[in-house]
Amino acid sequence: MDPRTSVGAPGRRRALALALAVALAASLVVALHPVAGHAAGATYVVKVDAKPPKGEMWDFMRFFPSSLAVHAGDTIRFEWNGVEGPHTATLVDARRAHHWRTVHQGKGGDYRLFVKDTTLGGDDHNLVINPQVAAPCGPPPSPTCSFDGTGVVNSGIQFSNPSDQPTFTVNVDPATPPGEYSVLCLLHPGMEMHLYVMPPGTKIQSPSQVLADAQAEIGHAKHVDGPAADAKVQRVRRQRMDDGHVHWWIHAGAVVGGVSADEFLDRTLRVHKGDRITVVGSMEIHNLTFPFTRSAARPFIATVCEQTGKDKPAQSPADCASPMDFRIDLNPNVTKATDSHVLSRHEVRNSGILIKPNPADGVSYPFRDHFTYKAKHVGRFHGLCNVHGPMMDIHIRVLP
Ligand SMILES: [Cu+2]
Repeated sequence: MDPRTSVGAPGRRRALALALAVALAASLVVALHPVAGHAAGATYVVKVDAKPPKGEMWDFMRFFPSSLAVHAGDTIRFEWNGVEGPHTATLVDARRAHHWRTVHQGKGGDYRLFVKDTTLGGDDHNLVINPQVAAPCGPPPSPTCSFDGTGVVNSGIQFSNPSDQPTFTVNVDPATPPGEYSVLCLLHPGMEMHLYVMPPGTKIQSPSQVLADAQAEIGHAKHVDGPAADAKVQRVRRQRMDDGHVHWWIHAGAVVGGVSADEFLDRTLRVHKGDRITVVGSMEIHNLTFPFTRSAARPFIATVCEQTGKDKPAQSPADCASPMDFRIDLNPNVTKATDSHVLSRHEVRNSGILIKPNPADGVSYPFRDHFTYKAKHVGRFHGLCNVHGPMMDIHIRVLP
């Protein structure tokens, strides 16, 4: 549970009592089983995300290594390692991560990514990030928590930041039953790691061997998967329509091997008046908004305190009357498509959020997977993705 949600809330005393009981129990355990005689557990590092080559807008929706064996009593330190991408590292009591997702992140699931603020007592009808997904199990940005093989232990949403990377430390409880568990990112279906808790005495890889494996996997993702995702974005499909015009199909990003190229076509797409352009989503959320200048300043999310009427901007849960009122709102001007599909240089046009989930992941999104623009006016059109910012942009030229 998020400790922040107990502060000042009616459940505070109960939480405090529980904490005291846990502390008491822990001291008894220590008294009964003196630490001497126990070998100190090893600490394993898992890299969350990775840095792309210079100039590339790639997110690595991966844990490195992709599978890890530990003993009960060991520690796992998740180290965010990307440029700015948000992720969670979430330990769950499930052998098959996608099965867990289907149950908990499918329609109505308790860990689904987006919820209506009205389901949380709000009155704006905005979509918000599910607080259950966002909330860390301990104080951010570097929570330390314990996993005993049951329930969910969640880092909460943490953003990569090369100058101050967050970490998430998980003590694998000495009582954890040997078995197979999963670590997953609640934001990115497919971003998963197998976690094996091995019986005591079993020989497993050392932390330095694990780190070497992780580096090798990062190298492969960087040199093979990333370029493949990038190449996929550059692919354009065209189809002659009955009226003689052309229907163009372009990608809003592409994901290969868990590496998301957050880009549109590098070159200018040249089409003719009367053509159509369908933008197809990938496994990462994007939108395509025109025109560049008027759309560039639209933030995708806003952090607020929920209150009757217009919500109050906030930096953190501490800014709210109750920390439980803290919300991460999605900007409806980004998530919702405009009624008009006609490319324009003057009026804002928006595809809404596009995502094409892998059906095998069982995750449902309140968004569409494609949007079709109509080229009715001759001219040059410059668009961008509001989720990933002005670096993810596209030029379309409509010829007579
Ligand atoms: Cu992620």
